[in-house]
Amino acid sequence: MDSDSLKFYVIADEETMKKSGHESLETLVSALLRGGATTIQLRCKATSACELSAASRRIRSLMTDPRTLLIINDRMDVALVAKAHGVHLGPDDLPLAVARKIAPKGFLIGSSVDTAEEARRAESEGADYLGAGPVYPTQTKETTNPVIGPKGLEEIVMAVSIPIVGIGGIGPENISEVLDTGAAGAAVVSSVVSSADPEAAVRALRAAAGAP
Ligand code: TZP
Ligand code: MG
Repeated sequence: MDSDSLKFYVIADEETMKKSGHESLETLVSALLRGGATTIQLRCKATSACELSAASRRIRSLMTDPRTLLIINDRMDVALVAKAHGVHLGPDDLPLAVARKIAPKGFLIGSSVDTAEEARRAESEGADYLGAGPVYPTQTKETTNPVIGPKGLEEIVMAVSIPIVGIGGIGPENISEVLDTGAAGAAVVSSVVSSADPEAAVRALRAAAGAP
């Protein structure tokens, strides 16, 4: 994986999308790609595997730039049938070491961590990249995990050699601070998906990070 691909990592969270009045995952993802998102994660907590696999296949067919990744949240089975680039696993999902065993060569596995110790374990179990956070307070995910701040993120970046993506409360106002920690990227939901113009919101993130 080219770690530049993780830089502008947008999570197309279906619940946030519906609240924000966007028509469909396909139209949302098309806008994100036009805006310059480098990774799209589909996060559809309330959708059946059947519907999610169909939507994932349609979205995969929109993604023709080989540097732009499609990652499916939670569901390894769906990621495989949709020929997505990878899956993102958390503590309630298939264990990382098990997923690694059954993953085909080149299939990416991301894992969520919030401490340096968890990061080292996930790296040793075969994660390709890690999502670390919440870096700042977030309304999007109900979590009791403490906010780690840029300092906590930097500790995780220093603890492992695989790329780290900061997550939680990130927008144009703080993306530079996130990338200055050495993180390979910033994962965002609300600053882009809650926007009436997600394409412009991705452009704003890129501009704030000094990217064309
Ligand atoms: N994991 C940690 S924080 C978070 C997830 C999925 C939500 C991030 O959403 P937002 O709206 O970018 O704070
Ligand atoms: Mg999960």
